[in-house]
Amino acid sequence: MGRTGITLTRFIIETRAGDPAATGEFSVLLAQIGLAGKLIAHDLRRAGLINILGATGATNVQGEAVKKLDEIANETFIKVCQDSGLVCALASEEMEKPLQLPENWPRGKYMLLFDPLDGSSNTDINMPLGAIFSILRYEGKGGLPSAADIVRKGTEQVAAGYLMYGSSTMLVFTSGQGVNGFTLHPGIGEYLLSHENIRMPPGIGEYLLSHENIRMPARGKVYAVNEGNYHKWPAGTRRYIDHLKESDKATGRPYSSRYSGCLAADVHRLLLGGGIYLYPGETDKPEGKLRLLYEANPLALVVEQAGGRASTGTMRILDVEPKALHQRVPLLIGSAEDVSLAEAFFRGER
Ligand code: FBP
Repeated sequence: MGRTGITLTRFIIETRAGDPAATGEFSVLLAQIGLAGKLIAHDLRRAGLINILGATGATNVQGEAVKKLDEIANETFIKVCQDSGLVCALASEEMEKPLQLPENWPRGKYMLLFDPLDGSSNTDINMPLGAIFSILRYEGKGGLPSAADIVRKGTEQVAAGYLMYGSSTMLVFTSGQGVNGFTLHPGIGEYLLSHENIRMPPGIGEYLLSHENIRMPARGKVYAVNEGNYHKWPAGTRRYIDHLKESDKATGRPYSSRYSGCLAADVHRLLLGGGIYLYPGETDKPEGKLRLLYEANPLALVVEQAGGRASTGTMRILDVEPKALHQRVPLLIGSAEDVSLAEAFFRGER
């Protein structure tokens, strides 16, 4: 092993992640997503100093007030991925329709769906933020994909992941062969899976692993949900949350409540420590809040690849047949045993 440590690019090339007949395009696209993460992290670190906090005054297709950082993150992803010449369509939470590339623009076979800044309610209060992405391959013959071509089942994703802007910036992804988490080394600007022999402080072992081949515990001790919506939930949902709060040593209850306001950050916690995140349907809004194609599907692929599960409460998220780009879906995601128990309550079996 050389002295440079395992960088994101080296990892992808060495593991030929994503495509046995690798052309290198996938690794470049993922590196571009990593670059978008570096640029956005750089802005976030200075946000309070360069007047990019607050709202733009506009409202997006979700009916939400657009934050300046939402716009900056969206434009950064578009610019960096469009410039790669590897994508033929881009769709995001901030754009009503997929971005059609100009006819003569260099393009490739990948379609990218993304939530450019996840946890928007955290932007102005220095709380964790993220970005979530889903990568599909366009199988069409020539021409540009239509809007319908990009609305695909989660099982068709070739790769998915998220960026997390917390105390450190991380890129966590899967391309169907397990889940790996890379930490951005702020000093050298590289995403590293491992940190070999590079000026290790005395006493630190030779080998520091970021998050290689993440395996999610089958069961956890934390739950993440906005309990402010408790009275809007169907009875099964309320009984499940009540169940988690009852005291019973044998089943590790009560669980601790941990809700950060950022889906990517909450799922990251569950990947490493187990537990469950819920954004369930409500009696008058059974589809819930979160978006299927660029929030639920990508995180479902990551979590399943780490041994966890993702459900609507009654079916596997990745099997949901999508009908619209910004379609919403109830989401239960986390440790396999926790999600299965939640489903039993949602189905009225408990
Ligand atoms: P954004 O992508 O617009 O941020 O919406 C998603 C999200 O912010 C999740 O990150 C978070 O878990 C959830 O919505 C918070 O919603 P609520 O404020 O209703 O609890």
